[in-house]
Amino acid sequence: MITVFSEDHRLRNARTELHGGELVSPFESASRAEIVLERVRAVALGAIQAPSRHGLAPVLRVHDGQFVEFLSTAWSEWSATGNKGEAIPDCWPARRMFQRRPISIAGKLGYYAMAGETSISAGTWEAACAAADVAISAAEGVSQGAAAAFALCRPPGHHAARDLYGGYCFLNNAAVATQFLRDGGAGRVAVLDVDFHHGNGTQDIFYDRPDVFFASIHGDPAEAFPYFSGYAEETGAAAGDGFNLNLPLPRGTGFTLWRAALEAALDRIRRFSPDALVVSLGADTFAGDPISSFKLQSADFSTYGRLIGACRIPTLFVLEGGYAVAELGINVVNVLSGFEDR
Ligand code: OKP
Ligand code: ZN
Repeated sequence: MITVFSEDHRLRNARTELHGGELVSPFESASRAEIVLERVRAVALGAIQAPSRHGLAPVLRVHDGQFVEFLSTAWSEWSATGNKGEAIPDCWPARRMFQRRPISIAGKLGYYAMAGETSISAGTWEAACAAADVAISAAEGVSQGAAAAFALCRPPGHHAARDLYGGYCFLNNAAVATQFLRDGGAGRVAVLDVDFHHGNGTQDIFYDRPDVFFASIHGDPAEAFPYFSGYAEETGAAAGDGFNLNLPLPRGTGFTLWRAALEAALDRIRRFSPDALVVSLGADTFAGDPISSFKLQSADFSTYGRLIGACRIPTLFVLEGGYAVAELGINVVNVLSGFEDR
């Protein structure tokens, strides 16, 4: 399968992440994309292509206009205000507070953030746009009849909602690509999110729609980020009721239990009979991941790639998380090779 990759991911090079009460070097680092690309080359998965530029129109099909405007100007507004560090929110519209968009940059950060660990830095917006273009360009391949394509996106996207950023995500690459596939003629698209963390942003974007089925396997929100989204009772709203499937699993989950959840998700996806499948591919389910608590081994990634491939649905893989950098290339590409082996 082809891989779409942009060097511009390097423009996302924040120095700080709020972690354990300290500002540390971000887990979501540029080395992640490089090691995945290196492995794509090593196994000769297929051609590696640069994305084409699509501008903001496909982004604005799933994101709020004022939110996009905020992201595009956040760093210049923050740095022009004389702040010494990177842009981090410190005040949120919590319960019983008034949900009105403030004018000042410090206020807007809290208004648009779903979490506080993710700093906005110089180049963040440009990298986020490049990642969206990577996802769209790979989706074009699937639209044009490819059996599969791999969008090697960085920064990731699945925590970014219609008007929220955070959890290392700014624009929801998988959701932008999903809508692009719909607009290109796919009547129904399924999204399968196998990242350790619940894809709250993707769920949010498609929650009231019956044309996009969203399924996610993730750490139980009672004990795992993003804490306030991902419960099994979140099944969709209005016309979208019944088109959202959350499969939360306990900390320490190994491949036997995880695989059973995957088979349940794939059953539902097959019954939905989609024209295309978008896989939010996070490899932070790996036993060695530093911020997650599932126990998958590298060989398990091949096994589950094969199970996804056996569905015989045109499939777009979009890279999300995975922070055990040394093994990230092997784990991610094992899924893709497993898919092709089907
Ligand atoms: C993004 B993706 C470590 C926990 C930070 C944010 C996790 C974001 C994961 N301090 N919480 O889903 O892999
Ligand atoms: Zn994750």
